[in-house]
Amino acid sequence: MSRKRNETPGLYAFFAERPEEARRQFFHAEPGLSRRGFFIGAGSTAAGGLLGLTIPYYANMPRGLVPAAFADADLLVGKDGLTLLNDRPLNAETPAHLLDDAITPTARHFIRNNGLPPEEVDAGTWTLTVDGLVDEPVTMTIQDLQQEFEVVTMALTIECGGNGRAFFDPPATGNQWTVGAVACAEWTGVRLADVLRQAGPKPGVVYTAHYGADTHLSGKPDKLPISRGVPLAKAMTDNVLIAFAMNGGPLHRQNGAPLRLVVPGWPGSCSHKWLTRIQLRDQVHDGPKMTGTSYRVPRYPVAPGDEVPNEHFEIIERMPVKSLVTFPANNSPTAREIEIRGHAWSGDRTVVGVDLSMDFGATWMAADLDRPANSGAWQDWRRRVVFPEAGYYEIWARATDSDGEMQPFAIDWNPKGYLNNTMHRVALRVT
Ligand SMILES: Nc1nc2c(c(=O)[nH]1)N[C@H]1C(S)=C(S)[C@@H](COP(=O)(O)O)O[C@H]1N2
Ligand SMILES: [Mo]
Repeated sequence: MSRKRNETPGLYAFFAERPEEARRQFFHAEPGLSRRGFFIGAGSTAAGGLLGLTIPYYANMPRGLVPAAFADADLLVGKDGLTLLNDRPLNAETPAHLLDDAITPTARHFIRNNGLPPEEVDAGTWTLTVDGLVDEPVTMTIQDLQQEFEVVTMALTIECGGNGRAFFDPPATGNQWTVGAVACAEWTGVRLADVLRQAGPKPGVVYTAHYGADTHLSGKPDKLPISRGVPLAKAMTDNVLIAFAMNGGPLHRQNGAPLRLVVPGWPGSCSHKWLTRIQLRDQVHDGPKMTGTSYRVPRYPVAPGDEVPNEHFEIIERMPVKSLVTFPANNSPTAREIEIRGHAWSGDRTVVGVDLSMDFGATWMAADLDRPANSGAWQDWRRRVVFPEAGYYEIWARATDSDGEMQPFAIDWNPKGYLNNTMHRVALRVT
């Protein structure tokens, strides 16, 4: 893996790539030697106690093992049970069985950062600017938003475009999300459409551009970690929110506090966090992560290694039909008769059926499926099943949406490992 010289690697990457150097810095560091950003930050609390200590069983430590004393320092405060995929930028997914609730608790909402969140935020003085091709450019506080526009609360699904990347073969580079880069929290905010309507899009506006207060990993102030946008028509959909509350409380610091966009059903990258500015444009946005292979896929199936010209990529819009088994947990021992349950969703559409198989896809049983709480929410489903005898089983879940699109068993590979909506498989040991 190549990395630009000015980018500090994360703790995990550092231990994996240069284990001896990592240990030297963490355990035998002379003062003044450890100038790594994360060493000062993540290490400051834990490192104090360990610096200068020897490790009696040093010889047994697997190469690349991140000492537990450092691994979670400060990173996942206020989160519960998430799996850390990377610490710089911070990326953490939720194990499927912790997504069992209809509304994902704040502590279990996954985190996908491209850069570094703002250090300190003040909801009282935070402002959002709407400008570009509008009649009335405006800058508003969160209180202004609350006073001037209707405040709504909706359950909205956010799924990262790279959710499921870990299952591509050959592997696609990027965070190796398995199934847990998805959540459906209850968001409170104002409709983006109402705010844009008041600003007055000028004729010819086709796209939005989103800006936030997070900073680039390089530390360069003029470099943005990410700036994406959506077509104006999508921005005007009434389930797209500028949200200032999450599950009735403040947004979690890592989920965009104090203000973020929530664009349900489209790649999570459209849901800009730490939102400070929305600009309207007369052309498709070209900010960081809008171009090249970022959140774009070839228009046709390609084989791993194929050269695909840039102009044959297209921007990912809606996320495809998908489902998740949230009970029982993968690999758990279970009784002969149990209830299987989970969620299903399909960007901009409704799920009309979820089928389960316990016999490796030979036969399917329809689950009982709820309507979405509102448009943009995932749908709960459940089904009682009786296993014929004790042994190893897999539950496969397959959703079908209102356009007749059904989850596949396998999908075409693509260069960045996006849009993997293959069936979720859960292993069960029936006793
Ligand atoms: N400002 C900003 N917004 C952002 C990102 C980011 O790195 N910076 N990541 C995006 C991506 S790729 C995803 S999938 C979602 C994830 O939202 P979450 O971290 O609240 O789960 O936030 C999006 N919004
Ligand atoms: Mo994402």
